[in-house]
Amino acid sequence: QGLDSHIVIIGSGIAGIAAAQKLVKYGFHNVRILEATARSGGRVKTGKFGNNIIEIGANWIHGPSEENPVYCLARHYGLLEPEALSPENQAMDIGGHPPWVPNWFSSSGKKLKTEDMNPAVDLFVELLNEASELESRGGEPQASVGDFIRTETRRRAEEQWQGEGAWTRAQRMCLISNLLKVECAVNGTHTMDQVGLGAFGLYKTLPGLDCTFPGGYEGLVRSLMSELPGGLVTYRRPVSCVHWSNTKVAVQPVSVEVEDGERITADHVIVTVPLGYLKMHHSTLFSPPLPLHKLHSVQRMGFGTNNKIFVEFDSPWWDVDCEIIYLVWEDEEDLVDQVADVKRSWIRKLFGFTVLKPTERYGHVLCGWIPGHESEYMETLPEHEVMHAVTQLIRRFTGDPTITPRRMLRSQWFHDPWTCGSYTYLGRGCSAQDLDNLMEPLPTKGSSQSQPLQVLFAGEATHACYYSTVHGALLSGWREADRLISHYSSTGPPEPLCR
Ligand code: 6YU
Repeated sequence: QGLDSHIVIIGSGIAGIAAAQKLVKYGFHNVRILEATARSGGRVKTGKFGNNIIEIGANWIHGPSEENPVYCLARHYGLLEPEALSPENQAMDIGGHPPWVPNWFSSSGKKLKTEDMNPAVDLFVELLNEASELESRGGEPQASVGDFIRTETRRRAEEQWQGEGAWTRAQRMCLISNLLKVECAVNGTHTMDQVGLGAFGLYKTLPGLDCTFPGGYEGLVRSLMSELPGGLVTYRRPVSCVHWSNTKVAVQPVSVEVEDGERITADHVIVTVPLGYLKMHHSTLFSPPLPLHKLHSVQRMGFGTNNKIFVEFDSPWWDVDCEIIYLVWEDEEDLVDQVADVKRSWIRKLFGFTVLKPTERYGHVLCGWIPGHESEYMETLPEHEVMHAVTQLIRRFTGDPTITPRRMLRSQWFHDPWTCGSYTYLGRGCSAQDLDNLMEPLPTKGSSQSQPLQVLFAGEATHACYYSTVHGALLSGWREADRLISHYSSTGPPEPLCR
């Protein structure tokens, strides 16, 4: 057996491709990927917007430096610009918060001064950093990051901003409401009240100033795919059930049932479907069902929605150096990050826009960000309604009733049947144990009489500290390939890769 083993990988996103790449390189020659859609890349998805290249899914390499395998591969394939390759960029430790030049607008149509915003921004960043450190000090397991930020903001505002006028204090509270919505987008959650405080610090950032792929993130997928044997991926082959065995020993114990009824037998299956898909379909996707501890972790962990709305203008209404635009509602003093009447007011959850740079390449294109259930509702609306809502929003915040976008394009990740949302966060009560449970192969350790490593799990949601990212997905694919390699290897496990 060994290198002759039949290995089926479910999903041709970064995790699946990375697993295949490593297995094939090692010499396994019966590896295949079954992919539900007609393309590879999954949540790495580059599209066209007019003449521009835009990212429908993953946007940046978070922490582009030596320790980040996505960065190293992108550099190896020549996919990055010189600036991203500079030692200065790699050395910048931004702790997950790129130092972008902001423009602030308020719902009464005023442009706010950045220096007036700084005290509230500083307090918010301080609280986020504290929330990240709580885990190591044994933070309350059921508390949420939202609870923590809200309570501490009120307490510290009382202490620190006493000397300020009521209007300034109110404005700072409204600004923090906006930053809570930003954080919902960053974390891929509906509200920060759903993000667990105890596990918040498990997510680790890498040094490096976040950078993009000038030719599109999918260039990475194409480069990786070019190293795989042709025909390794079968497209439009959704897997409906993975049959495994937790009792008797069989020769080829796993079989994968495809939607048209065909059954493919294998020695090992690597499941890389998104956590959103797993939450929705676990009961039919596995026979026998997932063990309870694994199932509970699937349920406890969070998978929310974050969508983009691209808009193009004839001329900019933001400053030349502006990199991010924030929209502050002046009636949101009560630190809200969710909308009470979603159907009427979903647009309030769009916290602002990032500016696509460089302008010489993109023209005047903004990317709006909208997380949560409000975003999921937005996906159901016809395009002209979304365009109208965004236009009205911009006119209100700029006070200019003539601004009219030239065109618009939005992502719809929640209604993507193979993703069911955007990315993973750790919910209330989550701990490192949930991530361990998620990545644990089937059958689990207790079932000693059955063949080990029948079903393995990769994908961003299974990475211990880089969940929700492309590098987390990539490393998880390599990790599961290594697991199989060391299973068959007499020389012991290959070089470890950050779990
Ligand atoms: C990053 C970024 N980024 C924005 C948006 C999104 C995501 N991410 P895949 O889903 O790719 O593959 C699975 C495949 O399986 C897929 O092809 C399916 O079709 C297939 N499949 C499903 N069911 C099947 C079946 N039954 N049979 C067969 N096939 C089946 N990451 O690094 N930088 O800027 C962003 C962003 C809008 C939607 C992102 C970003 C997340 C990545 O895109 C994602 O993790 C990987 O692509 C997943 O790869 P995969 O292979 O696992 O699954 C403190 C704290 C904070 C924590 N968070 C902070 C980090 C912030 C995260 N950043 C996100 C930000 C943006 C903007």
